[in-house]
Amino acid sequence: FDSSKVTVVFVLGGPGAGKGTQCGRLVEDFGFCHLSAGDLLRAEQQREGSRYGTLIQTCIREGTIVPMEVTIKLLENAMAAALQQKRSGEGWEDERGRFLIDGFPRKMDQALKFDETVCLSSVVLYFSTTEEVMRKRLLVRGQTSGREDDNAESIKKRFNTYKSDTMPVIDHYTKLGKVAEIDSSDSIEEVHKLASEVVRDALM
Ligand code: UP5
Ligand code: MG
Repeated sequence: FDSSKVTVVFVLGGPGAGKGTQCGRLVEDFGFCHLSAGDLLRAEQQREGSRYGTLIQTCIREGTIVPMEVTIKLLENAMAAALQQKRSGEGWEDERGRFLIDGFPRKMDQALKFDETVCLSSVVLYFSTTEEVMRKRLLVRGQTSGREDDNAESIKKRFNTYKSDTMPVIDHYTKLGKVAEIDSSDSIEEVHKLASEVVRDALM
């Protein structure tokens, strides 16, 4: 697809920081297409005949990063499909495709590759809060989510990967002046107010 026709916002933050929740709210406000890298990987893991099912399952349980080729391909396909769908609808002509890419890039190699081969992001939303807050949220969700990584052991591993692999990505985009940090410790409603202000200022 034509990368000059899309606007991309990366959404980062630790496990359980509230990325998915806030993306849902921003979709309602601004009509983004929300693509969660984690959700795409979980869907691929379930897909009959996928070559990557076992690999993805192991990475997710261990809190490690799936090789970037797999995730970037899934994102590219999902972006192309969304654009195709939009184009076949009304009013596409002068409207850009706006994407919230949630939970990606979470390692430097992915960030550099996506920026080089897919497109550059306009802004990076960084939802930050303490590990204590995140752990509590994930353990509560784990009671019903069925997610294989919402347990104490996997959560610890996810925090470690976040610190070693994802913080350098946030530092990288901070140096490029792209990061808007949003404290996500407060209620969903309060965090949403902050996030929508940032998006309005950055894109609208
Ligand atoms: N909640 C949310 N906001 C709240 C608030 N303000 N107050 C109170 N509660 C709040 O929220 C988590 C829980 O907290 C929910 O129950 C929510 O109601 C509540 P959510 O919005 O789901 O948080 P989110 O940040 O999206 O947490 P998630 O668990 O999805 O984060 P992860 O980044 O860990 O998960 P993701 O799905 O992105 O990735 C999973 C795994 O996939 C990774 O560990 C990795 O193995 C793999 N992966 C890759 O390999 N490559 C990638 O590029 C991406 C993922
Ligand atoms: Mg999520």
